[in-house]
Amino acid sequence: MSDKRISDSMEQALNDQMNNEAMQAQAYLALGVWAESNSYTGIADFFYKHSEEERQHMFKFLEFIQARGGEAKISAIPAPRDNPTDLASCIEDVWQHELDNSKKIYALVDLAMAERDWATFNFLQWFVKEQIEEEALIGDLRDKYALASDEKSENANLYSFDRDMAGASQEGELPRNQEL
Ligand code: OFO
Repeated sequence: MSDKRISDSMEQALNDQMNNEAMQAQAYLALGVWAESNSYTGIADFFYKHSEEERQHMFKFLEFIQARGGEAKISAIPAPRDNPTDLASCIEDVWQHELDNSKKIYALVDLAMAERDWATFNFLQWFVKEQIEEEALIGDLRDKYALASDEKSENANLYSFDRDMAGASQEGELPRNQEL
């Protein structure tokens, strides 16, 4: 193994986040199982796929730590939280979870900057961008759920109408598909 080019504190912080990504993969997996058991198969697919994404994030940290001459230390991760009581609390939990994760990424960026560790700073920019996408993705899911679940209005119909509009054939680029 080559000489270590990250500080001990950075190695520890990156390892903590690597294990945090593993914990998130398990959390989304557990939510997928919960959703599937409650017949929300579309939502289960979303969570299962997202669990895979979190596992890829874990690998990115693992690879970076090793590439910088550090050692990726795989540790035990806490069990996922208890199953949500309903879909509303499930979506709210996931939303909070992503906001918390963004804060953890920003804290790593702060550390990289304080240590003038520009290689790690550069590596972390991928995660800063990823969190912009993840917050937008889960925020959109949250908004759609609010629209679909409002029984006092016609919003459930509006939700179906919106989905049909999305599937209507159109050519041209969408602003939301632009790479940020
Ligand atoms: Fe949900 O994101 Fe990893 O980092």
